[in-house]
Amino acid sequence: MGRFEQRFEVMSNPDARSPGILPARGHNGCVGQPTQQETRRSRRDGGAAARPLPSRRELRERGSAGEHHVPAVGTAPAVYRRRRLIAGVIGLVLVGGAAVGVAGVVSGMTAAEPEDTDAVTALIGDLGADAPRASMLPAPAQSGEPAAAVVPEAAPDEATPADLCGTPAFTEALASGSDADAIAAAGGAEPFRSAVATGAAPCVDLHAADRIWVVVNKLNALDPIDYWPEPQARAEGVDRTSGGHMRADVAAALSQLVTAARDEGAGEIGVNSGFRSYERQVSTYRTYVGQLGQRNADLTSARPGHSEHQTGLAVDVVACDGGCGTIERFGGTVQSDWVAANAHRFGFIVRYGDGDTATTGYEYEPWHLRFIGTDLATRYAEGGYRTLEDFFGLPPAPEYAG
Ligand code: DAL
Ligand code: ZN
Repeated sequence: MGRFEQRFEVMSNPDARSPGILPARGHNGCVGQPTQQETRRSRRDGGAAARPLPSRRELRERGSAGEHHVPAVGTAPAVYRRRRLIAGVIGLVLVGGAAVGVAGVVSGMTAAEPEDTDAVTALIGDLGADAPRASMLPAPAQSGEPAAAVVPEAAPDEATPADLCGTPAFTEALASGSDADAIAAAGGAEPFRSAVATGAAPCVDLHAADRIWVVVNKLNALDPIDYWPEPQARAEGVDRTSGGHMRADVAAALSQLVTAARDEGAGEIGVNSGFRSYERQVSTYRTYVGQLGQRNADLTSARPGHSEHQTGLAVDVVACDGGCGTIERFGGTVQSDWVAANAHRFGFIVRYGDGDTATTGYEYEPWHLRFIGTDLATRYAEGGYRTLEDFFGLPPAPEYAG
C-alpha cells in the first residue's frame, strides 16, 4: 500500500481527524463530529480513545513538584551559538580588555551547551500515560535576554530600529497584546521580521502561544503544553465537516477568505479541522501511529503539544463542490491553487510546503493553513518565504529532539 493510500485509510477512520467525504453544508453538516462543548467534555473526561490524561492542575502540580524531567535548556543551534559568540566578542571589546573578551566568549558558549534531554521520546512509547513536557529550544531572542548582548549577524534592514525592544512605542504596543499594533510600531512587517530573525528583538517571544507569530514545530512545543485558546468561534457561512472551531479572529479571517474564493470563481472551500485540544491530538496521533507506524506518522501528524491546531491558528481546508472532499483530495483543485496564491491576503500561509520536509518535518499539506495576520503573511508571500522557520531565522525542525 502506498503512502497516500495508507494516509487516506487513516483519514477515513472516524477516530482520525478527517471524516472522509461528507455532504457537509453550513452548521448542520457535522453530525458525529465534536462540538466545542463536546470537545471540552472529552477533555475533562480524558477523551474516549485516550488513557486518562492529566488535568491542567495536575500538569501544573507535576511541573512544580518536579515529577517529570524537564530539559533546563535545549542545545542551542549553531546559529545561536555563533550569535552569542559574536555578541560576547563585540560586547567585551567595547569595554576594552582582550582577556576579558575571551572570558566572555567562553562564558557564552558554556551557557549555550547544557545537556539536552527531552521527554518527547518517552511520550511516544506511552502516549497519554504521562504528562509530556514541552521540549524547548531557544528562540533567536527570548524575553529576559539583555538586548545589549544580542548583535545581529548581518546589518539590519535600514528600516529596522536599532533597538526595537528599547523603543517605548514598540514595547507598549507589544504589552498591549495587540499583535497588529506591535508590528505597526516596529515600522511594519519587514522591520519586525528582520529584527526578530536577526536577534535584535529579544522581547518578541516566538514561543508565546497566544501571539500570531508563535512558532510551533518539532523543536518548539506549546507552553503550557495544554494551552487552550480563547475565545473561539466558527467561520460564519463556511461549510464544515467537523466541529470547526478556531480562534475567533482566525474564524473571521477564514470567512473572508472563503467568501473571496467564491466571489473570484474558485468555488467553495470548507473547514475540515480547526482547533484540536491536547487530548484530541493524543488520540489523533495515536491513530496515525497505529495505522502508519511512528516514523510515517511523524511525517503527517504532530505529536501532542506540538500541533499548530492547538493554538487555534491553524485550519485544514477542503474543496466543497457539492459535498466536501477530504484533505488528501484538496491538492490540485481549483480551490487549492487559489488558496496557494491568495491565502496571504487574509493572513494565512500554507504552512507545510511541497519539498520543505527537511525544514518543517512534515510532508506537503496544501490544506493546512496557518494564520499569521495579513501584515506578516503578505510579507511572507512577497518575500518568497517557504517556511515559518526561515521567515523568523529559526533552525530547521525535521525531527523531535532527543
Ligand atoms: N498535520 C499537522 C502537522 C498537525 O498534526 O498539526
Ligand atoms: Zn492541519
